[in-house]
Amino acid sequence: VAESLSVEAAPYRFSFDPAETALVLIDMQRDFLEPGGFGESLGNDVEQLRRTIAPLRAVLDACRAAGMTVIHTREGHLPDLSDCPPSKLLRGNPSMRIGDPGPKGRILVRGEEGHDIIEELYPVAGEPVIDKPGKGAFYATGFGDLLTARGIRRLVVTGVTTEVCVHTTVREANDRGYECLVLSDCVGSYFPQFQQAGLEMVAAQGGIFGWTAESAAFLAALA
Ligand code: TIU
Repeated sequence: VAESLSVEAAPYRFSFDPAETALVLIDMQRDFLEPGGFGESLGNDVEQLRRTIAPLRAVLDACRAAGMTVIHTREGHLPDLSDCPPSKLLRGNPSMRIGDPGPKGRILVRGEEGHDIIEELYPVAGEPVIDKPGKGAFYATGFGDLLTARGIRRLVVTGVTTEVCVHTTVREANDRGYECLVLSDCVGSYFPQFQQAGLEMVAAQGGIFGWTAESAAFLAALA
């Protein structure tokens, strides 16, 4: 039996074997974190998300040093938008739509500058990047097969936004039997009230979707 580490978490301690655990960075893309992208086109203030970058960088460094599996995701679409449902394209009557030209290239289109991951958290060689058309990391991607192939059973979940892509991914993972720890200062929402409620929803009811912890507690367990 592999050695287990333990994190001070809500609703109770989270135990994990680093060899069977992946750090997942969800959609830390310019289109969500920098001006002129998809997030801002939906009417959001991107500054709300930027406080996640520094703590997430420390977690990323620690997980890399520990030899853990690190997986990045990006939300986006093919240049011909054939993988973008019309409902998503038209929702909310946005000022700029997916595929429209923005200051960092076509909004949320794969291969464009705005679609890529921010420099501070850029993947290094060997770290898989999952391109996903939806909010959840499992839908229409190879994420599930990748986790199976690597023998991953637990996910340490980070990224943006808390109540959208982080929650959708945690819920998808939960139904597939994965144990999820969400790092509260490494996930961000454009809405403070959704940040708080989103975190509480994970750990309520005895951990209905998983656990939450501060990154400092996770780092202490890994040290
Ligand atoms: N709009 C919003 O809060 N989020 C998204 O559209 N995608 C992700 O959360 N990545």
